[in-house]
Amino acid sequence: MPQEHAIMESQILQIDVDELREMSARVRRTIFRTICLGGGGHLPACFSIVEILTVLYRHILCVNPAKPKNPDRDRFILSKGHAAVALYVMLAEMGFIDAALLDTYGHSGTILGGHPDLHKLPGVEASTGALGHGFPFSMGIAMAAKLDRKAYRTYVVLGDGECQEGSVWEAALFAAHQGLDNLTAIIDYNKLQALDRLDSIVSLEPMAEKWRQFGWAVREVDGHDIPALLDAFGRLPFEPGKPNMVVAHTIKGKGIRFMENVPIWHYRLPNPEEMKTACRDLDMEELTMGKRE
Ligand SMILES: Cc1ncc(C[n+]2csc(CCOP(=O)(O)OP(=O)(O)O)c2C)c(N)n1
Repeated sequence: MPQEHAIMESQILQIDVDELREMSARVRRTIFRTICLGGGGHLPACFSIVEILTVLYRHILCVNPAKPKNPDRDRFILSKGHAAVALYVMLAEMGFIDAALLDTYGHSGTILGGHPDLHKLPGVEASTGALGHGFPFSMGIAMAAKLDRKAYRTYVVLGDGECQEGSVWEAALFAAHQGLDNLTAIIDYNKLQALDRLDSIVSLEPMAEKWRQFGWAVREVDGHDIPALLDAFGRLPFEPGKPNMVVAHTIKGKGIRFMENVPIWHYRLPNPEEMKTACRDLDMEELTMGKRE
């Protein structure tokens, strides 16, 4: 398990970006298959964070599936817990869970719930799903590392709609006040929430500036651009003494063209005709509902 945190520029240049792109494509296909065959889930919310999770798990997080409770491990919290299937697929990719477990999703008795459960799955650091909770929970973990003089880092992904929760801003103040530069938050800024565009409900613009004013060191990236993500995560901490914020501009539903940026898909499965188009977009064999091969 690598213990050095900062990946150097020379290391970034050596990373096989094509391999990460292939992994992202594979992860999208597995998410699609898992959710469709499981009978429900938040496809577009998962698709908007695929590259972020791929880069984090493959190159940034110091975690070891053989020792999921190692006290020195980095912590990852999916605060937008409704994208649980993206996390499950990533945990399977990394070897925390058996890939065959994904086939149980949506079926009676499964340990893969609609939201991640800390007590059921190795590699899940927080039970999330109630928006606005995972983010402050991460502050506690980062604060504990400071108090215990531990070098592990904490990473948390939250939704932009989630940022409408008051608890997010209370936690933001706390992290800056405590100088939690061992904490990195990534906002999945896809500009949509459950039923509509953020701007039509409660706008959060100027997003990056808001976080700066709350005392965070902020970088904006294209959240689907793998080299840009590697570059951002390779520069942590952005400013010593400040918590780190990556505002990742993303596309909700990225990868299935008819879902991209269309709010109605937030929690909806494709019909058989749409399924064919989706599989073509994802470059995968057609899925037959009820068939798991
Ligand atoms: C406290 C709380 N209120 C409402 C919900 C229901 N809910 C699930 S996902 C969602 C929209 C979240 O939007 P966003 O954070 O932008 O994530 P996206 O799906 O767009 O990636 C809502 C309101 C919830 N999970 N928790």
